[in-house]
Amino acid sequence: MTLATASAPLTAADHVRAMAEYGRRAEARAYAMGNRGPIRLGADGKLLPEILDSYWKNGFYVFEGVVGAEEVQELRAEIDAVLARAPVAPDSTVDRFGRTAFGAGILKPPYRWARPLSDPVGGTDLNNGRHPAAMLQPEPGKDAPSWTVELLDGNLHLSDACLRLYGHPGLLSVAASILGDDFVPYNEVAFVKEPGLGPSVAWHQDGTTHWNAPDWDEGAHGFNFMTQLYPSTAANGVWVLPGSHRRGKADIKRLVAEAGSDRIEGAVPMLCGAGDTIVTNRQLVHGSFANSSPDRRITLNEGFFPRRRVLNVTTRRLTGKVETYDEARIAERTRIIQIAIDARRQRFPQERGYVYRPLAGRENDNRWNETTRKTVLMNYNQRDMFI
Ligand SMILES: O=C(O)CCC(=O)C(=O)O
Repeated sequence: MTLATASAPLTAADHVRAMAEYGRRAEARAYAMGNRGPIRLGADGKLLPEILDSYWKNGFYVFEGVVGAEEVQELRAEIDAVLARAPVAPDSTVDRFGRTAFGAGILKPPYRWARPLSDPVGGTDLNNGRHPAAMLQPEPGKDAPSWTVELLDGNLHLSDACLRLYGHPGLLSVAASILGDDFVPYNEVAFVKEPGLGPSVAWHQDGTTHWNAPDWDEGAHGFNFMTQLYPSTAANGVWVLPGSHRRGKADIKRLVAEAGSDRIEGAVPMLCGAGDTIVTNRQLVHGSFANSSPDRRITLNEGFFPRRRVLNVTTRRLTGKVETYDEARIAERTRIIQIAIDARRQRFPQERGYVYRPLAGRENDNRWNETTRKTVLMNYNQRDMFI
């Protein structure tokens, strides 16, 4: 199928067709992997070994039914409220109702923008060249806006519902099972893929620091939780190359060249419903396509690292800034986990709260209230870490 030529650009309808064909071939393989089901813990409070084995073999696992319907509604409503208050364009100070846009006092811009259905980074040197091959960029519809919000940065100070999700005892138990009880946070962002607008995130591997370490292993760069507020489909979801997290740095340019398109062979979509959470190894080759489908996706990412891969590590961030993560930096950033656990306790008092070992006994220093909102949570993402 010839998709586009210089004189005939790719239409969204062509893109839908190409994605449907690619998705059909991969969906059955994705379901056959058997790496999905509820969070199941043993008597030791850790994930059952067969679930862990499946995660380490494939590089991802779909936890079903993590977030109940009421909590999903709260999350959707708060994310919608943040999106409704976005500036009308990247350089504007007012939202679409003419009000001052959201973000007063927030140091890192909460909104990241892209052109509808574009590929902002693929095949460029941006992000240290982490996305070496460009994705297909179908033409948006005639009534499409000039810009679409593709990402929210710093979920936990943008939304109390996201903060409460961060304290989820099941998810934190999964984090401890994979990384050890002293796991440390990385960042929290929301990927926004509006129907007919959402841009692609070109194929990449997230890790940047430990690829050549003598003790490199399949878990060296941690993982992301991806909680879905709407179903994640072959057309709007993130695709991965299963097992690639165990094989070191991938030659993505070659994979794309071999496929003869951006639809690399052997990849599968991470399919799931609203309220499910996917755990995804950051070393997996993964990416998502322009969302030419009619279905919205909003994914809440929460990333975690093994402590020994961060403590006293000096590294270069995607922005080029060089940083060292000492004990004090890690201690300050991990407080947010404890505050989130307390925020969740206040909203769901009947739930058995998670005990985060590094801060056990320090609960009273890390309560969730209007004071800690201002003194600890506001601009907490200035201390995000990145490896
Ligand atoms: O959600 C997406 O579309 C992309 C996610 C991703 O690339 C990431 O979390 O690293």
